[in-house]
Amino acid sequence: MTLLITDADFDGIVSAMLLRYYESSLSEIDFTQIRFAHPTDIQKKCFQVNEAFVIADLPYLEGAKMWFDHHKNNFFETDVSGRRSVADSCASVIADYYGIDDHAKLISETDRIDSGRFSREDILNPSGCMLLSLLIGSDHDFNRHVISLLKEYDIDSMMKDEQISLKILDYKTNLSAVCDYFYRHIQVKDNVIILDMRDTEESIYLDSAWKFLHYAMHPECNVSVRIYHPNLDRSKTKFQFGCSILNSTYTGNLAELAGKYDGGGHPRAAGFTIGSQRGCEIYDYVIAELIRPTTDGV
Ligand SMILES: [Mn+2]
Repeated sequence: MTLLITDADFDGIVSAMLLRYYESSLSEIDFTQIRFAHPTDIQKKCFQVNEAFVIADLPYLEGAKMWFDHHKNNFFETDVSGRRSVADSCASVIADYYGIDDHAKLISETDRIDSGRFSREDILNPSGCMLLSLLIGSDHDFNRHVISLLKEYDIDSMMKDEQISLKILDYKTNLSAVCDYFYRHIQVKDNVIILDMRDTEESIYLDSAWKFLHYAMHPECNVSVRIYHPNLDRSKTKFQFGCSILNSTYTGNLAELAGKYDGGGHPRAAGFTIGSQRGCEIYDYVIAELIRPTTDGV
């Protein structure tokens, strides 16, 4: 039995669709055989992998038979089949590998979304692939549903699909409440957006649908930190860093900062989890580390 592990984001979904339909060893799988992971799950080795696995848009796990990726940081010398090459999306690496020339529009939209080439308007008033990408996330059954529709439907007709329409309705209903919450919980210090959610239990504010919203609210800032309790007993605190997709002037290395506290990630997106008491102690230091000169000297 072949299994596919892919990133739980739009690029991961499009990659999964392409592999499901164009990689012969995956053509028979049903959609429950598609699993979703975040890069950090792979780094923490949360998955047991064997030669039945195909990995897309994620770091390699020892034993998998095929691997497709576009993140340079993940690459290493290996003869595992598949392809690793620097590109805007994993979907475009896969399309290249199989010589797929259908879906050109979908792949160029995936390139744009995965490399964060969008405007403030795209975030505040999303439509088409951009809107669809904001609905992809922790609801894995929904992700699988989207994969199954992507091959046949064009984006405009997909938006009329019942499950997708319901998600869009949900998204639009929640948007104003989330904006209101963000306005009350964001503090701006120089170039840094601090979104401190430690007083909040609902996880809705952490949903990937809102992952760019704070950048659109403060386009003058170039980096953000979201601070929250990842578990209900509040014993731990997570610091999640990201560079703004609307302002690319931040020059620091976020993975290095996270690494000081046993965290990880990429230079432009990283995080760590720490005991809550210790989290309070290091708070000022961490924020001060994010306040730094930008490329234009501001
Ligand atoms: Mn990707």
